[in-house]
Amino acid sequence: MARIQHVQARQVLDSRGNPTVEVDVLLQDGAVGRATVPSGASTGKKEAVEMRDHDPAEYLGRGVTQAVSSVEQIIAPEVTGIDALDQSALDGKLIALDGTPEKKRLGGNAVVGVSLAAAKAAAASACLPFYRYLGGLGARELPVPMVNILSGGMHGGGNMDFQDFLAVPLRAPSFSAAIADLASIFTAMKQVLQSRGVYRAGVADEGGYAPELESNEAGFELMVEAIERAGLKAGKEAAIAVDVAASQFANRRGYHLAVEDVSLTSLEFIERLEKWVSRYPIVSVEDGLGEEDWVGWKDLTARLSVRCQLIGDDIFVTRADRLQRGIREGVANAVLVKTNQVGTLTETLAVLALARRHGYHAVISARSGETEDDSIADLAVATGAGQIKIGALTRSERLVKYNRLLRIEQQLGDRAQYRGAEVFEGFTA
Ligand code: 2PG
Ligand code: MG
Repeated sequence: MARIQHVQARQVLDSRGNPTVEVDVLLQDGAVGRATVPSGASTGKKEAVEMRDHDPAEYLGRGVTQAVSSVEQIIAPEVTGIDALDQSALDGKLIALDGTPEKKRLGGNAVVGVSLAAAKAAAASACLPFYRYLGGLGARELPVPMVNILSGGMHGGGNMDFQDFLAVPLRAPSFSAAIADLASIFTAMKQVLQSRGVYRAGVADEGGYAPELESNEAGFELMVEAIERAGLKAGKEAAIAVDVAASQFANRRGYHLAVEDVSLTSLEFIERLEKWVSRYPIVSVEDGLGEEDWVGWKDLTARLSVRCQLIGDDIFVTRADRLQRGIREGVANAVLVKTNQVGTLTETLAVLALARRHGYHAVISARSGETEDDSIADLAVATGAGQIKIGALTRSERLVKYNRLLRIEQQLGDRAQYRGAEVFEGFTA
């Protein structure tokens, strides 16, 4: 038994300088767990609600003191005495206490903080690394990282419509070798941008470069160039992933690409995506269409799912009911997994299990607003999800997670597994 003795919360800052919730859970045996909650910018409509104070006098309305008091005044008295080793009982209590699918009453940011801090306290109580506590002895697979190189959309200040152009390592036999290749690509991209005269100092929310480009397609061209400048064969040794984040430029009639000032129907946009997948070494497309375009998504999946990974982020928001609908209707072949989109660790694990049962790939993901919390690294290893998306290889809120994975790899030694390009086996693109 590792009963919860005390739960404390506070307002701290995230990587955008916005307030966020941090929770400490103390157990009766003296073990402590801490979680610092991340925050999205391109959020899905059905995500767990991020409770903000909306008091313009404090942090321009972005304070989270109400969520902090949710933790301390409402949740803490109810969870004190619960065995932190029984995560599903604890999360069940949080879900019942809130009573809404979007965690509107307590705030998703309050709920997820308690859920994760308690899990980490339980791991500390069991004297186990977090990945081992969550995943047991079988937890030994390092995820393939897809790393942000170019940023746009909500993370890049309107420089281009698409949100992320990411590099995917294919030739690397291990996680650490993958990081080495990706770091070379990231550095090479700076040189590519400089040689074209579009480099500008500073990085976007997730650490990627945010150049002004004449078209979205130019992002793919630059990616190929950077991969090759890094000495890798594009398509064979490293490939491209893209998070289109299409919900951000979807409207009732279709999709408006501001950079090119062109409006497309869903079908026309699908045809563009198809063309790009044929023309460039793209192994993964996330949110190729908007979160409400279920009909378009079905068509996109029918046309492209044998060729590449199609990840649902905004459309599924890490919710089992939405992923279930996707499975039923033939939408996507992969799910992005962010614990704060749904609110609890137990619900996150349920989504991962559902994906696995139905042959959907899973990518554990950070948020654009992050913290020094590194628990998603452990979550990825614990669940053997196979892939992770954390952002670029810059900014310490990203590096803390990459570096945690490097340490886990070393700790696992010979037992560490890494699937590399095998993750994408079967796709023909
Ligand atoms: C996404 C995430 C992370 P945000 O869209 O996949 O890149 O962005 O956290 O802003 O939702
Ligand atoms: Mg996304």
